[in-house]
Amino acid sequence: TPERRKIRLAEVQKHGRDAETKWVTRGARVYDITDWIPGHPGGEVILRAVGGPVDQYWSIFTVHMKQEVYDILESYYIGDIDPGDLVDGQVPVEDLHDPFENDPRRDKRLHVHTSRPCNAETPTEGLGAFVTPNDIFYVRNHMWVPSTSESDHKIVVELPNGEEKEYSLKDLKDNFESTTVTATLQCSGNRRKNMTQESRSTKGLQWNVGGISTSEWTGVRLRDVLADAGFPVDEYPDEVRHAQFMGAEAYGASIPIDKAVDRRGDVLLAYEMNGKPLPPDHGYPLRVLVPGTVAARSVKWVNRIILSEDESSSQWQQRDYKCFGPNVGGNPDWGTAPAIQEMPVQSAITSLRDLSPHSQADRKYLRLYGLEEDSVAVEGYSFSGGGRRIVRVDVSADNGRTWHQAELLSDKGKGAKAWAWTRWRWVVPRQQAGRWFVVKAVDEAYNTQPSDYDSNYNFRGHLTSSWHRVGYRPPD
Ligand code: MTE
Ligand code: MO
Repeated sequence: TPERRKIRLAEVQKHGRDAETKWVTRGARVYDITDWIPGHPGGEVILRAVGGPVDQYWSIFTVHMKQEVYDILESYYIGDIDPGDLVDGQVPVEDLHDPFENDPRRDKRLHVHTSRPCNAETPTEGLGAFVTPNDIFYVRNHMWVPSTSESDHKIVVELPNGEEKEYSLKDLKDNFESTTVTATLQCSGNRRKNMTQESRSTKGLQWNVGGISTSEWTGVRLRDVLADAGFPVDEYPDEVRHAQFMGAEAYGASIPIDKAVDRRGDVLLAYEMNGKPLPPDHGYPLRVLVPGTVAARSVKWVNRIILSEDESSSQWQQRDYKCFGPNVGGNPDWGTAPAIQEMPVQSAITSLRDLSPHSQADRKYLRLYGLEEDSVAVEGYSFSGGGRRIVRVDVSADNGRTWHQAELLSDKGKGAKAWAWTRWRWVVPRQQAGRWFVVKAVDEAYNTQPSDYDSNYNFRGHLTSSWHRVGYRPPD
């Protein structure tokens, strides 16, 4: 066998993202993956690893940990790391790049599902407010928080004819009118845990009712920026069908062009949340905000917009965020289902509280509802996709045998449509309280929620919107 080529780590480092040929190492082996990059299914994210080891990335993106991927990599093998550069046969720790080095510290009140990447729910206290405080707004990161700055950040608009126009954040702030919109973002996996518990196992983060939050977003209208870039926003050719968005860390997604340029669609390039610069986890310094649409399309750290005949080619557009029938599992024919955009009507109970006339504070509260006896206060949110208003919330204290209408709180949001959730409240004498409280909402199109979970089951647990049920035990 021919002598294997010995390669110094310093030489590997020269083959990073700006080099003509791009190398990675895995274990003690070196690969020239230049020719693999254009066809890499995960897209350009792999550029983050070039010039060093892929090992720590592949342990995040576990789809790589299988023989067929190792085999592809092997076909690009060019040599071994010089043993003099290894410690115990491994690349020394100080030469490993921590993908999460830029991630911020997070509020302890968030309910963390995973920390690297960060996925964390809004706690109950945040779900009770109309506008969620920034530091307890739920976080859904597929990867790390990229290193960005307001002064360097640029966004490129690529028109259908390939022409490009670039804007700095200052360009956006100086040259366009700013707008504020109150909008709820909801992950399509919100309440997935309820589906798992009431039907059967689902694949994905097991969010309870806190994969949803509301903010006042300030930014410029995407419509205005596209018009400025030279796109005829009122009379565009039929072939232009999608606006694709790319995030600085390699996430990507798209929305239909009609939504992107709709005068009443309120799609923003947002730079503020509740009057403060976007926090790092929520897209600092710039994100797309697509009100009324599944949050997966509100791309954070956005740096490129592409107007195209096609949807985004990302896995989050082509595969992950899609729903199939209850019978479909494992590895479906992804192309047969549309990407989730607008979401169905949703509601959840976020708090159940006993009220007693013996407590002074409770007594005042009970009086507002004409009650003088031990009671239960039930609160929660309701929300629908596409800016459809919530018109009614039905609540039951006996597992859905009898129903009442909850009081809808009249919070006023900004924007052309009902982009924000509607909070609701119900106070019921404890005498009427059975073992299960249930809620369901109705939107302005008279859409309502399915009663059971089996009929709505899908193996990824997306769009869980069956009646939310919470157990009740009276105090002794
Ligand atoms: N944008 C980027 N660049 N990277 C991401 O991982 N996650 C998406 C969306 N935009 C994501 C992204 C998903 S699935 C959701 S639910 C929302 O961001 C979450 O937004 P938040 O973290 O501000 O709550
Ligand atoms: Mo999401």
